[in-house]
Amino acid sequence: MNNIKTIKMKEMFSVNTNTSLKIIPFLISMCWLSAADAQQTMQMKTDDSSKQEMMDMSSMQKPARPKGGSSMDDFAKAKANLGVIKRLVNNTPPRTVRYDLYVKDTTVLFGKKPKRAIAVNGQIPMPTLIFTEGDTAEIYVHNEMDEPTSLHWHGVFLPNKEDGVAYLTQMPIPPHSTYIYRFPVKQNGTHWYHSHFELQEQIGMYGMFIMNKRNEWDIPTIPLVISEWADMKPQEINRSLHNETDWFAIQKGTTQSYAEAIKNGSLKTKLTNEWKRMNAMDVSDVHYDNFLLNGKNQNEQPQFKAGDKVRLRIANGGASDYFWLSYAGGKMTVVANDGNDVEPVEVDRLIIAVSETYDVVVTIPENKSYEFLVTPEDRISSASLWLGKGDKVYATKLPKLKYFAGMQMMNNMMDMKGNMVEMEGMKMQNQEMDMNNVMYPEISGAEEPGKKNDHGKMKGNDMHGMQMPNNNSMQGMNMASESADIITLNYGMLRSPEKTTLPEGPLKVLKFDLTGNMNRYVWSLDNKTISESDKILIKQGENVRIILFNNSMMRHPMHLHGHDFRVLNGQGDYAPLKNVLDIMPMERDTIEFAANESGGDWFFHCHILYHMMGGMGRIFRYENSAPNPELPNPEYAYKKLKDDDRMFHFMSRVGIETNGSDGEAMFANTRWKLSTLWHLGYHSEHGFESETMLGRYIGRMQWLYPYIGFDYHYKTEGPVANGIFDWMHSPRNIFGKNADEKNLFGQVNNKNDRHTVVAGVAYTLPTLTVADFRVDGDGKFRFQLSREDIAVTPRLRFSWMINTDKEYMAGLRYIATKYISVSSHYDSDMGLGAGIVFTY
Ligand SMILES: [Cu+2]
Repeated sequence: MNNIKTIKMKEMFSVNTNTSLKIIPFLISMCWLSAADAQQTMQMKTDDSSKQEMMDMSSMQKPARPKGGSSMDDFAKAKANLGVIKRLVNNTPPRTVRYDLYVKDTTVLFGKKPKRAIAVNGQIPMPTLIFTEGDTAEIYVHNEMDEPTSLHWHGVFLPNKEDGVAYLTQMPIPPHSTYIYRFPVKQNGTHWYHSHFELQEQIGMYGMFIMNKRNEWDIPTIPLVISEWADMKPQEINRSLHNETDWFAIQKGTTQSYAEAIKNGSLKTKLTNEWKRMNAMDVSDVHYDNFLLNGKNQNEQPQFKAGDKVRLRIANGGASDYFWLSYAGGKMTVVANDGNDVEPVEVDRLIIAVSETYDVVVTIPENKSYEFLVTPEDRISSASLWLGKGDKVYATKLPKLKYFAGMQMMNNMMDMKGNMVEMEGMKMQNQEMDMNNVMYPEISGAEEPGKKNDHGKMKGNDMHGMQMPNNNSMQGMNMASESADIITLNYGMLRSPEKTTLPEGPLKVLKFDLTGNMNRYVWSLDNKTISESDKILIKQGENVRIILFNNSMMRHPMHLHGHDFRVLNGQGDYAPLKNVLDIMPMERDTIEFAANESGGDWFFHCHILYHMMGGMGRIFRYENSAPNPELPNPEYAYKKLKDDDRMFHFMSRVGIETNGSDGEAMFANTRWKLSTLWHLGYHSEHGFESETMLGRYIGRMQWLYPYIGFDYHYKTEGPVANGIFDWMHSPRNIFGKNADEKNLFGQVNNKNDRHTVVAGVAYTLPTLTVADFRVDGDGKFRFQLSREDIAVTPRLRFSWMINTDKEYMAGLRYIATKYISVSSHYDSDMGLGAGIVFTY
């Protein structure tokens, strides 16, 4: 028994079509959170120099409605509804704005227990830093922790050495030292900043970074940073994700076990899913204990009254969750994204990817308190910002996801090799067609338990078989979208108010497939991690176009440091500028940017913290860059950077049962695994066995695992205890009375006294069964089939194994806690036993 495969997977999907689908849209409007103690509402100063500016609508042309996007009519209407917003001119000459940030360990109670976090100036989130275009930022970071740190200014154009990526643009800031970042403020908009050292971002090191225009809107403005909190340490989250455990799915109630599949009428979907070697699906990796808006789950901003318009400057400072934003007081008007203005567009809801920012304007309709609801994509709970005073007006809560519908959609989209199938006639891009709609009851109707919900085909990619809204085909989906009254933002609806065409220059075109698999939590581009690939050389003055295809089952927020890119979304010369691209599974998106920096190394990576640490990214390096003074030893720094995705993770499982001990321990990283397993009976008749193996996973899906190792196996004859035939503990082998004499290959069996080297190869078959063929130093062959951890119910797991040495095993394990399970199994050597399994 070699590979432990467990169950879990993640996913998300979405698809875009290009046909005349408009997109669908959703819920309510927006809202925002507001600031905690230290984050005050920012109210622009008004003075006599304020000048009023009318939005000029007459200049807008009327091109045809872009596919999946908004029409000029929609933009005009949104602008009209937004009305006149005063601006105020800042006449203060450009100056140096200094902030001092004291970074210190602290203890917080955001979840169920007090836990360690990192506070800056005594607060979480970190303080909001505010500058005006033309200023110089001077930020003193006083590291008062016992560990290093670094700060990255997300979406900000700055000299490479100020970019704050530990080991790439600077050495980490040592403990108990001060480091100064200094750079000119060359742009405006809503941005944020966070630690770029190890996993510190997860435990408090995120904050808003706002650069005002010289003539900024004179409107109440609330900076709002969204984050997640887990009582589990981030290092432990990272280890758990790599450990093939589905503990987070159990906590979230998303195991998708056989019992649930049957109850839901989705058995065929479940079987197809396992046939295609997919584990259960999920839309986010981690189980969190709380969600925070400026550090609070419920954030009250009572200072607003009827008729007020409020701008929310929102950043998703979460480490791994996307969030739905919706508002109880009407539509939300999206006015900027990733720090760049867009033509105003009214929506009922939008999803904010990890590390994205959106500026949204909401209106307070009456003298009441309106909920701006922030819901993580897995919808396990939510956070709220309350705007205004008085009776509470609740936003509509998002109903639970229909996981089996999502699983069925995945089945339709994935071929037998684990590739996302691109469907003819359906161009999926720019979030325009969200395949996840099948999982949203508010769009596609409630799931009906007990009713047969398998609509998908066992094979192929027949979109008509997909359970789209109201269980109709894609045709039906079109209809549904036309009539849907929930307008959801997608990238096709983002349009820059100004032309964004790149300057003339040579064009460099790069293509990447986003790759990975949940089984071993491996994430990469073109199946290569950061440490496995070279830096990509670019030249100042050239334009770089990147075509991304998401061939993985999760969505990824791809972030480029130090540059904005255009998203080619059908808006022509007015393509929006962004620094994060959310790309859903099966999507093919194109972005392009002008290589206009003077040099340096710029990170391009997935902003899901645990995907980035796993190696999902690349480094763009300007040719002929001058040496970075912050990296005195560039080779050493680069090696340290690569260490992130080469890290080994430890896991173990030890069973203590009435008939002996079974167990396994392993060290594994992206490709390699060193493991040892044992079966120790209490008597020699029950056998003593241990196998130690070193192997490497091959291929993108890592189904192939060649290995070498050592096997020790000792067992004495005899089903005897106290002179009596001990049927309970004795191998009355199903292969017959003399099962020990020969193996199924007719070779004399050496399993009763074997100590030899082995070499073999394991392969994960459809149904997730692992086939393992090996030969040992005595020339004996062994073929084995096994499957571990089949989810029978949300917490009950079934495992089995059988091999040509006439050994077999079947067992059940009930998962009580993350670390403890109750188990029982029958083994051809050790007989029947029951006990406890410890998992670490
Ligand atoms: Cu990712």
